[in-house]
Amino acid sequence: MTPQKGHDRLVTWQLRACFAAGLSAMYAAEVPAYSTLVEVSSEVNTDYVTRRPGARRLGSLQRVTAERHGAIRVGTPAELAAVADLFAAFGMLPVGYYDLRSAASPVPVVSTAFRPIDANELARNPFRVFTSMLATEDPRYFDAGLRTRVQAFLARRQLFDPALLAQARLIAADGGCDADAAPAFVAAAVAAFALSREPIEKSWYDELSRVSAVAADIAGVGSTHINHLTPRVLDIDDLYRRMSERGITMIDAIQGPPRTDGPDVLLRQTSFRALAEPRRFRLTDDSIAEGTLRVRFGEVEARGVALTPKGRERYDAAMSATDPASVWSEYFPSTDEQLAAEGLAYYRGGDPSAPIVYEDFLPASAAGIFRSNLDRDTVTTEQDDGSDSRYDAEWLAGAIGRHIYDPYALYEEASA
Ligand code: OOG
Ligand code: NI
Repeated sequence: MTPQKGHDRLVTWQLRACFAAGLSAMYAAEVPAYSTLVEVSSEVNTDYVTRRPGARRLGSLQRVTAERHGAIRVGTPAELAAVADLFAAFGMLPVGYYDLRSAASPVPVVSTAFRPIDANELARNPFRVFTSMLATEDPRYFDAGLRTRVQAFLARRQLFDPALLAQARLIAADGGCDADAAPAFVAAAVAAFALSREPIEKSWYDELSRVSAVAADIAGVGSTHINHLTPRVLDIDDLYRRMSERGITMIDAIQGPPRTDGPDVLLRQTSFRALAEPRRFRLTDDSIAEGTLRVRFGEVEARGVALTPKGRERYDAAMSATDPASVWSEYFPSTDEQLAAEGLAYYRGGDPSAPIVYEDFLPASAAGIFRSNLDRDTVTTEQDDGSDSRYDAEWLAGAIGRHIYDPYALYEEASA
């Protein structure tokens, strides 16, 4: 939706809807395959609800088809705190802590997701942004010398105009803003996540790439950017087939739970690599060279019912099998009634016809999505094989000066 002049005031969810729509328009203009993905997703959803009358149990066709999540990456706690201030104006608060360094395929970041937290806000517009921060303190990736240079580089850049952040803080405190002020505010927020066309210092970018492609993407450039925007579908297997038929090469696998006959649980995701995009590089002799980078990609997801801690334990156990699909039924019953009765999944008021949709992310899938879209694998330096214990949820909350919500507490509340 576009903010309209003349109305008195836009409240938080309206600003969030405008922000999501603005990012989507920007991304569509820059990444053509995203438009194809949105079009195919919408066809998949319409066909699915036509075939299955009960399909709306996971959300209205309108909510599901409008739904998106995005992802960004930043370098420091101060940058993450600035992101938190900006997103708070859109009613998006930090939920969950993900340590992707400990995934089966490690990535040197820790992450949270900014999203609305209460049921009404989610129903109006559930836009969320998976936000990762480079783990510069982890000696497995950064030795002392490189860490100092990365931190100095990051300390010099400014991701957001201080005036934009000041306005965001006011809007967050007021729960909305004057309709006349909304279009410029939303446009400035969207523009902060555009891919920069500034020349990239080639030797610095290459040095960081040797540590990790993610480190280069985050700390090798002067700004952040949205790196994908993910539509939601009701049948991801169908989507995968239709995208492949249109000649778009998807990654080999759908991440997350296998396809089963029972209720969809948690989150299934798949992605495709975006094309290399032209970028300019500054060489050591100060000349400018044309080159390309592949830093943006496409992703799509299907969301199911949120699992309780007990359900999640079952999920993790099933997923540790060599072929999760073949053992799934040993871990999960095949109806909502049984999932509810066994306390494995969340339902509003315990009513099995009212699944509570999973609004969060899965660390293993996130790491898989990261890696499948990188040119090179992350290499760790060998000087320290102990994992760095500085980072955890409490540390992150303290570092950004905000409460980080526990997803389980939010699902508990929604189910009560
Ligand atoms: C984030 C990857 C994780 C998801 O949906 O799991 C993610 C990134 O590549 O920055 O977006
Ligand atoms: Ni994603």
